[in-house]
Amino acid sequence: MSQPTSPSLRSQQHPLIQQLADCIETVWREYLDLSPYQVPADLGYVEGCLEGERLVIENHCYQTPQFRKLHLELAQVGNSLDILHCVMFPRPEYALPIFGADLVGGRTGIGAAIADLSPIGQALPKTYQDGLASLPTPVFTQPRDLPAWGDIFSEFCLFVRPVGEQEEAAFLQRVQQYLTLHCQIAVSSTPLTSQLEVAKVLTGQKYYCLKQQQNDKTRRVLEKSFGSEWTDRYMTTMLFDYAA
Ligand code: BLA
Repeated sequence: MSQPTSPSLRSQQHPLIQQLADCIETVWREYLDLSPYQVPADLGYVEGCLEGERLVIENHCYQTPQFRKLHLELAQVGNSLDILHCVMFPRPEYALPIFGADLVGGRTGIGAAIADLSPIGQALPKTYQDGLASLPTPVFTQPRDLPAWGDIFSEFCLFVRPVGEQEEAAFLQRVQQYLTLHCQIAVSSTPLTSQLEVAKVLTGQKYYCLKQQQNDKTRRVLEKSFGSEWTDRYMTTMLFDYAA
C-alpha cells in the first residue's frame, strides 16, 4: 500500500486528529481488502494561499470490493486550524449507509467532532440499528446542534465539542465502534442484483452528497485559500462526488 509522500502533516496536528486518522486506517486495514484509488493527479496533495491563509491538504484514498471510495483527508490552515474529514462511499450494489466523520479544531481544542452512519433511503438497516443501539452511550457535556442541511444524519449521529481528554477518548472509542461495526457488516453483506434497488442506492448517495455540498463552513475555509471555482470543483469531485 502506498504511504503518504509527506507523513509530516499528521504529526503536526491536534492529537485527537492524529489518533482518529490512525484508528480509521487501522480498522480499514484489519477488516477490508484495500487497493489503491486513483485520486485526480492534482488533488492528492494540495497547497493554497490566497488571502495570506496557507492551506495544506493531504488525501488518502482506497477502494475495496464493497466500497467505491474510502477517503481520509487531513488539512491544516496556517498554524491554527486542523481538520480531519473522512467518508466511506459504498459501491451502488451495496445498500449500506455512508460512514462520515469531520473533526475541526486547533491549538485550544477540537470545536467540532462529528461522526455518523448515515442511511441512504429511509432508515438504517436493522443490523445497524441493533448494533448501534447496543453500544454504551458516553455522556458529552457540550453536544452541538446539526445545521439545517443535516437531515441526512441518523439518530445515532454524534456531534459534540469534546471537553477534556476523557471526552476526546470517548469520542475516539465511539467512532472506532461505528467503524468496526460498519466494516464487519459490509464485508458480510451480499450485493444487490435488482437494477431498481441499485438505482435507489445511487439516488440516496446523490442526496447525501448534495446536502454535504451545502456546508458553507467547509466552503468558506477552502475558498479563502483556493477561490470559489477551485472550491466548487473540489467539493463536487473530491469531497462529495456521486455517480448519477
Ligand atoms: C463543520 N467543517 C465544519 C466547520 C469547518 C469545517 C470550519 C465549522 C466548525 C465549527 O462549527 O466549529 C471545515 N471540514 C471543513 C473543511 C473540510 C472538512 C475545510 O471536511 C475539508 C477540507 N463534514 C464533512 C463530513 C461531515 C461533516 C463527512 O466533511 C459529517 C459526516 C459535517 N462539518 C460537518 C457539520 C458541521 C461541520 C455537520 C457543522 C456545520 C454547522 O454547524 O453549520
